[in-house]
Amino acid sequence: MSENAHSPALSETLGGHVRAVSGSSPETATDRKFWFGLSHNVMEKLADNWEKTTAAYEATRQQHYFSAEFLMGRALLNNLTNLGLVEEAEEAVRANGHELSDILEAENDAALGNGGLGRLAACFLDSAVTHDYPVTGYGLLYRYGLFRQEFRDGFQHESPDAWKEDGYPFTVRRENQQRIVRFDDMVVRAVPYDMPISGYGTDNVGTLRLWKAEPLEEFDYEAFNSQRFTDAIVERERVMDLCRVLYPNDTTYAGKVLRVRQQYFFVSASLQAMIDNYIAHHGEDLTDFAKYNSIQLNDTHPVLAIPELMRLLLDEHKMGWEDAWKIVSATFAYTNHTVLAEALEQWNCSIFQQLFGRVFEITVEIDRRFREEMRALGLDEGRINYMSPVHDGNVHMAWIACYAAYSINGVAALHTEIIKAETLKEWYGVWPEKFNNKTNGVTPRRWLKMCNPRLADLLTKLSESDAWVTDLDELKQLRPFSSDDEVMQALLDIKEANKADFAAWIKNRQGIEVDPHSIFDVQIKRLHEYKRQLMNALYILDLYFRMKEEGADSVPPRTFIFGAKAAPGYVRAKAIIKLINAIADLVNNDPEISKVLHVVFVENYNVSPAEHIIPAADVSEQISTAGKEASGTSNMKFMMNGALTLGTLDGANVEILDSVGDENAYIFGAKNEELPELRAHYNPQHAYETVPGLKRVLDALVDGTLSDGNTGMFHDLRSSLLDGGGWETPDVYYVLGDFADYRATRDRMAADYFADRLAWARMCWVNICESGRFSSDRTIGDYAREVWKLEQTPIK
Ligand code: 26Q
Repeated sequence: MSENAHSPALSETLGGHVRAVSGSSPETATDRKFWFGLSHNVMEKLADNWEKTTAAYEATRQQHYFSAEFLMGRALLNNLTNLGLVEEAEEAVRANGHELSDILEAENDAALGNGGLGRLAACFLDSAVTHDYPVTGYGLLYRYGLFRQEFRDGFQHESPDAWKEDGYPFTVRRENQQRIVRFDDMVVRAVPYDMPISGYGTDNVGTLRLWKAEPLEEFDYEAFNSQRFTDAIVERERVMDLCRVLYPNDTTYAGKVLRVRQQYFFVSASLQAMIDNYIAHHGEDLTDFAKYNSIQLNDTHPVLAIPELMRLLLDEHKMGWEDAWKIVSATFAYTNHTVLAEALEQWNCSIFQQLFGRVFEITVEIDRRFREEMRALGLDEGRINYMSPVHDGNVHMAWIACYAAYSINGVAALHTEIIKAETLKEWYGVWPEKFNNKTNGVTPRRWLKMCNPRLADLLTKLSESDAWVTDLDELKQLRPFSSDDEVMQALLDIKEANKADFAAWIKNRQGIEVDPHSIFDVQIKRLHEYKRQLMNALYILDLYFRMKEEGADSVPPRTFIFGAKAAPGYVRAKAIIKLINAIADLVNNDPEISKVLHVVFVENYNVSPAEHIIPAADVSEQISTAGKEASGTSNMKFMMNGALTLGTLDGANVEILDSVGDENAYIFGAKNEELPELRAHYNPQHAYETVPGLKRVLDALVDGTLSDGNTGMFHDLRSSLLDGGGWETPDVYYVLGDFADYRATRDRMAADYFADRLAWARMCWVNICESGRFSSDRTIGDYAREVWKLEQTPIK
């Protein structure tokens, strides 16, 4: 924390920064311009330590985190917090006629990611720098982040997220660090935009390097002069297209040429920069490259780095194959984030051939040697062919990763067991020693201290220290306070105040009124069938019908909160969004029911809405079909903020349950190991006819109770569950199978909430105190020790 004696106070410098960027007095500057000014001022304060840290990291063994996504969210409050300047900023901003909270809301989210995988990368950078680990992130500077979502008549519409059109003060363009990336049909200039990553309680400032694609020359003057003006413009745009947009799919792989171009572009530029740095510090002989550098591959998206590093070593640095492969196979570690087969990346060989013929040639040679090696181990041809990097006309990215990587990890204990037993079992058979688990985590700075200051202050007061901020296991010591009714009452009061804040925020954002005294029951995550937002919606509809029948006053007041984006091409996910909005209309506009229930769909869900929602949540919906959610990370954020999990035994829920005990979570539904047997005898039609409530809600999808605007969407949803439309397997995600248990468990949870408020608070307290295991500080420590072999490198 820089209590830098030589650094002038914000009150002295802020006005000047605001004037410089706004051309007006601080008082008359807009909040947005004021945000620019304050952000510049913060960048000024980070600069010296950033430079020192960069130099220190460059000289030592470093970890490089390659990821197509970094879901950073907002940067200003994070940096102010890390610099210990929040209070000073509040005063200085007020002295200039503004409110810090308004200035913070003027910042756009850097939404350079789809969901969990991208946000994980952001939490990892935060934890790495906070604990002085020399880690650098590498990705793409997308001009448009994840699309903006808007509801029109309850349907999702997408528009471009022009998040930095008027500038972005937290990246620095490094002109002198440019690299050239060659495709067979275009040559591109890669320009790095570096973002400082500040940490808590340290002077270290790490780096996220985001590459931007630009034409080699500003203009092709020859074309320009020879009357081919438009050709010159078109070529220029073709290059700029490269990093124009983040692909919004978070599961289904689509073989888009532009996407693989993006991947090659950022891994090639990053590797070149790493090699140049190695040479500058250790000389031209690259033999010891892997001693100083290791690369974590965030899923298969950056796996092209493997053949590209081979190419650079062979062609540019004149190494032989064996020596180069020795380096490559000691450099890469691979994280798998999914068990869904449809998410595994495969690229048609013809795409590789067209875009980068030499890389393809090398990939084919990797394939040939792989097959030879496996034959020597005595594997049969069928198995070898299945496992081989190139077969059936496709390049299999995950198989290249499994072959080359020195470490392969899953992201939660159950997930790792599943990839060992199923998804990657062939590789586990050959190299069991490569496999390890690294359960995900989330940063307690953003997801507790910053977003929930009331709870943070209580924790600091009770532990008489803020050591928990960087060592979340400290909270375990506070567990005995669960028998202190005064503290439990304070916890309840904090939750209620947070709920009132949320109510004001959503009123302002969407004009919706909610009751802060109701139970806040929340599901926020990407929309996907396996996450079963549909099951949640069916429960609400069933509850509505039950209340119509039995009266509304018998039921505890509840607010159901959703936040979710659907991939634009994912028709059924969009139908589920429309359904939730239709149910919201039905419930919220019913004069009787709306006294007790509300349904809120938060539009354009993103990192910063999550920071408003999570501290206000009572119930955390983690209801994926067992075996499908690799880990989940919002489950951890909710836990840290004292919400209770209503969930299946899936992903990290299993470990959350293990940490808090059965009595402090609400678990329901089929288990992963039970599902094959259950499915063998499963008849959704039978569930429809026999499970209480199901017939009524499924019929309501098509009998005129709810309108899908004559699109037939709701009919499709119903038949996806009941008969698969005659050609698909019905109810693949076991929604109807788990419904009865979900309903009973959720009913019981709601009853418990009001039955004994202090007993509920005690459960929340245990969740908070046991959340240390789910801090990304723990995760990063585990990676650093067990995989990366990294030493902490504090600059002071
Ligand atoms: C792949 C190919 C082509 C286009 C897009 C993609 C693509 C993009 C993003 C595939 C997957 C993703 C993102 C996946 C993701 O977010 N997975 C989540 O990762 C979290 C962090 O490990 C886990 O907690 C979640 O369980 C997992 O779903």
